[in-house]
Amino acid sequence: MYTQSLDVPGHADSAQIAAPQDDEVRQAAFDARMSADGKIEPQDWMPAAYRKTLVRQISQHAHSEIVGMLPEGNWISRAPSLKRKAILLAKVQDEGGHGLYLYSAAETLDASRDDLVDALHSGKAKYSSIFNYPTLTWADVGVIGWLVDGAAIMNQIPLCRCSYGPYARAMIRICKEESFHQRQGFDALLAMMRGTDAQRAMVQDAVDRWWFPVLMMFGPPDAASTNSAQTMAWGIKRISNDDLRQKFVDATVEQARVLGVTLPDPGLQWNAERAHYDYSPLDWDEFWRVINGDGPCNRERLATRVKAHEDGVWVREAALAHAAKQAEREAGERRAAA
Ligand code: FAQ
Repeated sequence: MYTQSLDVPGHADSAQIAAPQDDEVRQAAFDARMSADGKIEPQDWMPAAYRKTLVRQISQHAHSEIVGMLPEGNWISRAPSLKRKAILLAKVQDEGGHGLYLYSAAETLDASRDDLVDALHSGKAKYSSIFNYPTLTWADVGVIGWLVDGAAIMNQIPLCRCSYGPYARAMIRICKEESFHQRQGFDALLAMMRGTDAQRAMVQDAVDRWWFPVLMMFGPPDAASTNSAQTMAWGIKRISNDDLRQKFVDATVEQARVLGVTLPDPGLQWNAERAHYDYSPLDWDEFWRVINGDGPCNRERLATRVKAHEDGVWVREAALAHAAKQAEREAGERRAAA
């Protein structure tokens, strides 16, 4: 992804707005590209506000993937079988990989990865509200796959068409992997639903706890979404928070029926006039509390993340020392061959 994004010589869309011209001309070229639904590449001129909001969204997304490893990571050593353990290990590793692609995409916008990581560790940067809820039982791991990955896909498929090339390309692979994650979650839950009464009760309890927080993953209602108007005008976001939430509810009701669980919302019912499911209002006070640092697990998640980073200092130092040695060896070989 990195190489694709940094250097695309001959790319039909790219060269025209890279040439040094005055800002008005560059802005006009950028606007024309937006109107034609074209892509912006890292070497293209872009307005400072476009760059800033992309760094904001992409880095929050990267942090979400990295912090998102923690709730399920807790269960790797307690998975109920070797098969489930292998699947969970692969899934959590995938999430780490998504974080790394996304940090790389943010770096193509001249963001410094160290600064982004510092902002996460100091509590300044946001990451998805959903990862501040606890994983109390094995059923929570299945529900994260089914509902959290399911919501993530619903939100991320439109991002594959985002106007910023490196972000759009990263999302294609990420969505393919999230799709596997969603199915593995559904499969794990289906196995439990075909098991004992206690297992079925465990799944229902997990669904009861996760349903409303999952609906909040899509962000505040459109009327309170401060970034949407501009990011939609720029082709970064393609579908609004409320519309994505509605699509997710509509798709999930049937999946819940197949699974045999009840979604915990008495207000959930088909509205023939709208041709959508109605659902009860969400507790937005809880959402703002969680994203402002006061959810059930915010402190624990950040402390775990900071400790992992500090414990990894020796690995980063060793990798840098190895790279320096290798560069020195290669320079010596070049000198000898000259
Ligand atoms: N949590 O103006 P809007 C995953 C903030 S990945 C925390 O509507 P926007 C994979 C928002 O940042 C999940 N903060 O914002 C996985 C803004 O604050 P700011 C993450 C939230 O950007 C699965 C303020 O509220 N996905 O799950 C949230 O237009 C399983 C006002 O909101 C992405 O990041 C929230 N839920 O829309 C991993 C996808 N919602 O920045 C492990 C890319 C809103 O002005 C296991 N991101 N805020 O200070 C997006 O699509 C958008 O950024 C939204 C928010 C839709 C999340």
